[in-house]
Amino acid sequence: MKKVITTIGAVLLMTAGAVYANTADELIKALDADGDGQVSLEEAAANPDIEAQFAVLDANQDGYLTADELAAEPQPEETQG
Ligand SMILES: [Ca+2]
Ligand SMILES: [Ca+2]
Repeated sequence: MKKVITTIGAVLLMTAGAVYANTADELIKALDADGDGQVSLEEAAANPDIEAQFAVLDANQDGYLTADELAAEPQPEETQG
């Protein structure tokens, strides 16, 4: 029965991990299907919230979201400069 308990423990760990998968880095890992370390618009389609804000989040407009871009607060408008 020890194996069953270990399996349940692993599942619980995975569940707990999902709860904390709300940092930019974890979000990249969760959405980055091809493992290149950034999220394309196609990959972002898996997360409606990210997909909807893709253009805003993609600060350098290169078509990919990086952890830095996801971590940055979206700027409503630029009044400085
Ligand atoms: Ca990717
Ligand atoms: Ca970008």
